[in-house]
Amino acid sequence: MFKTTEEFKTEFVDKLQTLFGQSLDDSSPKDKYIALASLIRDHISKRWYQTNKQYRYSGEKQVYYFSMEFLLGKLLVNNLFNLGIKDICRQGLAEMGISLEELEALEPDAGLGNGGLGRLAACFLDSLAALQFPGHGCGIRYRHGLFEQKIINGYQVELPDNWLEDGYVWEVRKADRAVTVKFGGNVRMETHEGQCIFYHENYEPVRAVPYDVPVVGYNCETVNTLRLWSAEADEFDFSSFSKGDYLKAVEYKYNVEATTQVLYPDDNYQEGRILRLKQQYFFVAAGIASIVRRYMKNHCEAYNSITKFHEYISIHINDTHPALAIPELMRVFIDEEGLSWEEAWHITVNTVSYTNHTILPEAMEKWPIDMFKCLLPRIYMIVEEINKRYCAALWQRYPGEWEKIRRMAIIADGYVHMAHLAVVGSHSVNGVAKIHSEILKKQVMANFHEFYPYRFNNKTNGVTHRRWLANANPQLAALITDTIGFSWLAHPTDLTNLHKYAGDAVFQEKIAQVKRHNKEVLAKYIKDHNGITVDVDSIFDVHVKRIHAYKRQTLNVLHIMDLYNRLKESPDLDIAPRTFIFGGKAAPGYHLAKRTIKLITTLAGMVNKDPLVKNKIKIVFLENYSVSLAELIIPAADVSEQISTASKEASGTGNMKFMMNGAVTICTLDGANIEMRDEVGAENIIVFGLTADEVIRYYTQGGYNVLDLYHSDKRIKMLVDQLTNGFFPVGFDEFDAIYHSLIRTNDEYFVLKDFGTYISAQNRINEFYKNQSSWRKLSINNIAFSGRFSTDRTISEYAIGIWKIKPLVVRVGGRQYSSP
Ligand code: HBZ
Repeated sequence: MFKTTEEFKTEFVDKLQTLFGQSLDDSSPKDKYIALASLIRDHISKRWYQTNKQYRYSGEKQVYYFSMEFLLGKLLVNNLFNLGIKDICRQGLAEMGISLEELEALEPDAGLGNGGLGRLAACFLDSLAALQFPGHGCGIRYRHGLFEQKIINGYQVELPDNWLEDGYVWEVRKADRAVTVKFGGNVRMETHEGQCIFYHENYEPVRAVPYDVPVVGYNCETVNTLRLWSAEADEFDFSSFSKGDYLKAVEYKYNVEATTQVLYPDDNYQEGRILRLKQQYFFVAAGIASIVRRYMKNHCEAYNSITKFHEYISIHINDTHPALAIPELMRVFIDEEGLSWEEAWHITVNTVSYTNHTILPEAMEKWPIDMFKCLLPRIYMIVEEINKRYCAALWQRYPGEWEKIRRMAIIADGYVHMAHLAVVGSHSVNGVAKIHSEILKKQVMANFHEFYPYRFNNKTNGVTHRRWLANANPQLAALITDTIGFSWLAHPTDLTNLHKYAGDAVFQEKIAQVKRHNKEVLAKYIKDHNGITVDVDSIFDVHVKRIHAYKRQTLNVLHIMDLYNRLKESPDLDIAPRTFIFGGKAAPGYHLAKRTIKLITTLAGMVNKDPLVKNKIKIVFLENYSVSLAELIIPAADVSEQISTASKEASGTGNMKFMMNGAVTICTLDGANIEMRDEVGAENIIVFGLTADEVIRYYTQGGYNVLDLYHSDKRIKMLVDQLTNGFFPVGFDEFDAIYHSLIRTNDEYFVLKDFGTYISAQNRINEFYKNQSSWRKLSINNIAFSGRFSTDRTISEYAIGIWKIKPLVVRVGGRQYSSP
């Protein structure tokens, strides 16, 4: 690796020449980006090779994180940072008149995920590598990631994401490691010497080709692997087809490749499409085939048998989407390795662990039996057998309790219930925040907890502070390092050393300057993209995340409408000026969410141009919220809106990113907000609303009476009526769906019920902000106590408590690493 800017510059210019045959002056920015990324990839390669070699020969246990989503964002700057060469590269490029940030902007965001679940997987990879754990990702190389969002006339319009258009520098295609995954067909059974042998016949073969992406560890030489599988038509089959029937051949190729064409854009919702089930089995079967193949090569040939698989391999399933790993392992162990059911089951359960990310009923995966059986006939047989044996065990424990057994069964009421399969087939089941894990144990999965009390545990989420603080907010990172040293980069809880500076006027001033700088950068982006001029002295009040009823963007809007009404009545109202910033995508088929976007943009159109408001409030909806945009928005936030209906947000991770960047959180006692309050102290966070217990109690009573509230609270009535009475310059029925969600469905998400306490909480923010010194103190304390929410802590807990893996120090040429 280069140690000086001169070395870097020489290698960079060489790379431009060898790749494009061009000099620095003749090359385009895109060429420069590709040359830079390729150069870095070459340097990574040595470590990658060495890491794999050491993993192979050490015989240490490995973990594979199976996830349908890895929301990576861009990799260039993070890789440079983790390699410890970001400053050298930036400097070297600057000397050649090139901006590192401008080059990185040319990298496509790998948007292979919807939201929290996918981004968590990406943060996990960063921490696994930084902590030198032998841990890899296994997922899908979608041709089209999450759609690109355009706002046209205030409405969301979806465009396909074409991230692979110009190639992707970080991936390496491994055609020689391709495997075949079988779909459909039928299963023939034969008995040999009393043993059943199963033959899968007449199936559709789909070739799974892996593309490996390196995962660079911070300040160490570990480079782990994210393996993404792509579906390709077998060229042999294709040519044999095409002799007879050209059209059929093309159709075949098209159908096969459709498997990994597109990421389903639903967040916390299951649509139940057969292609989605196909995707699930496709990557699970391919991933397991490659793990088993490597295990057989490294272990069985040398000293171990397949019966020790679970001692060397851990497979973690990110929600139920990869739960087919359970029957697939059983199939491999029984049909291919000749183990008995009992042996296979013991290994499988001890290999697999499962994280639950939601309790929303509409997100719980279940597949119609007929669809499942038709697409995966052998896997269905195995699931049936798992269910039979499991129900027999339930019957032993709960004799005669038919209803209870039906509710706990894997196959019931015409469906295969994936969460049930995941619990039964794993040795560990965890929730993602304390309260969420408690709700799982006490409510949603109480029966399962009673039956398997030792399986359940909690692992509170985190985010990688290296991406979300060090790289997204370099000025703040530099200030922190100047103040307390750089140990926080490897030991994030060292951020608590900032606490003693919370009241320090000089430090407060420096913090304020960094925030102001970040707000100016965002303000410029807003001006360039939305044409809106915002006041950088106003409170930047930010609500960015997927648009969903339970996340309650509507509650935020009602607060703004109320403020607007009040300002129109008394234009000199004493409030700190605010800029309300929204961002987030709605699932294309989610009507209510899409109308919520239209509501925000419509209100923005009215407020931003109303002279009566005197620029005291502005509203901005930022198009196409993505990892890259989050990295721009979050460092500039003063207020972080985390206002889900208590009990509904399993954890949240955006909340943690804002906290790390010094925003003050306004929140309900939901998900990880509760643990954030416990860390930072109740005086440093603004809490409002019903508690989870209260919400759940209301649900058991059939809700509360929204009409009573509507008729008794004049302000609420006025706001709700404004949705449909012509207050907005749109058709009267434009916001019917939102009106409906509040009034006709008895305010399922308690928006109106929490409205009063939300307004009071917002008023508290207003008062706090008026005293800049106390505001800055809040901000510093939030940064200081955010260290617990690093995925370094989360991953250590998984490693020790679930996966039982140890770090393995990788060394290339015996070089030692110390400071960044
Ligand atoms: O996982 C999120 C939770 O809502 C959030 O509270 C938590 O912090 C985060 C990480 O644990 N869940 C999701 O993001 N879920 C999905 O995106 C999803 C996607 C497809 C589905 C179901 C859920 O079919």
